[in-house]
Amino acid sequence: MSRRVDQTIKDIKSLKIQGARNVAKAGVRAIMYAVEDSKATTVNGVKADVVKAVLKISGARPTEPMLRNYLDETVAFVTSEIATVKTRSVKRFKDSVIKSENEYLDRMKSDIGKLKDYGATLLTSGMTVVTHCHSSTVTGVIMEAHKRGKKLKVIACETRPRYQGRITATELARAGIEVTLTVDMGVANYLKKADIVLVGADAINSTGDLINKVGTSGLAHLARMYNVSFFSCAETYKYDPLTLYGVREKIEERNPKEVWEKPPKKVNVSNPAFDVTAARYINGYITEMGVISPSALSSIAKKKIEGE
Ligand code: RUB
Repeated sequence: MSRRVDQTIKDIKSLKIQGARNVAKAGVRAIMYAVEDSKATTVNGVKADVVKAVLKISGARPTEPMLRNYLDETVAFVTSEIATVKTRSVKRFKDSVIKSENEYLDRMKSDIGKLKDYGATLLTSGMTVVTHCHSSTVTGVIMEAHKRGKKLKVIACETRPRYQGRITATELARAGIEVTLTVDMGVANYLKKADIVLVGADAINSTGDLINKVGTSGLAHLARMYNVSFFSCAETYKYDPLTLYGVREKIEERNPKEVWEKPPKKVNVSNPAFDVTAARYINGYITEMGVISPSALSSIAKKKIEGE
């Protein structure tokens, strides 16, 4: 296995690379490493190395359908390329896989550009925006609105145990946006005066429920209590097509030491990375295809992912 692929997997597991989009991008780049570093002398040998890499990378974080959707597309591509292309030149095969992975990165770039446009349009000057964890999609939307001259205040939850809220706060402050970091449970005080909650998405299931950083679900309940709109900023690739067939999104359980290094004996420590927010608490998904209701998300996303 390519060392560069192994390093990417390590970085994803340790959260050096975090957030679903960044994980998906890193996964696609890792496939290019697998291809470039493959020592195989036949096209089928290269394919085997790609499939091995796909299996390892997709297991790096269990709750990441965006990563899996792009990796599934990779496997479908290499299979059809072998079946349909006459040439058996290893070099040409490698080039075609790398070209296809670059096209995925281009698609991600184009999708996020459209999504930011829809999101920024939804925000108006003077709004107080609450967010949780670090979602590059959410910070992208907020920064796009800021670039368009909209004056926003942002409340970022610190997001224990790994404090990704600090990444959000740092990014936004650097962009010149007024941002306040609050301890997670302190957010209730701010919601009373907030206009909108924007969170990211790790996964979206067939009923439009959202799987995102643990704490998102509590935030959605509070938002409903204070009558504040709650949106998730998510490319349609965050949708998990398997949930349509009854597969439940697996919630990653992380090392309890992230929460408490040395707990006293008999204290159980739980560290789920994500939780599920029911569709009824979500006003909409801000996607590259516009703002979509949770009930409509599944059919729209499925068509895009399956290339219909
Ligand atoms: C990050 C998180 C983010 C989503 C979306 O969790 O929950 O809200 O991944 O991020 P972690 P993005 O830090 O554990 O990866 O919008 O960048 O895809």
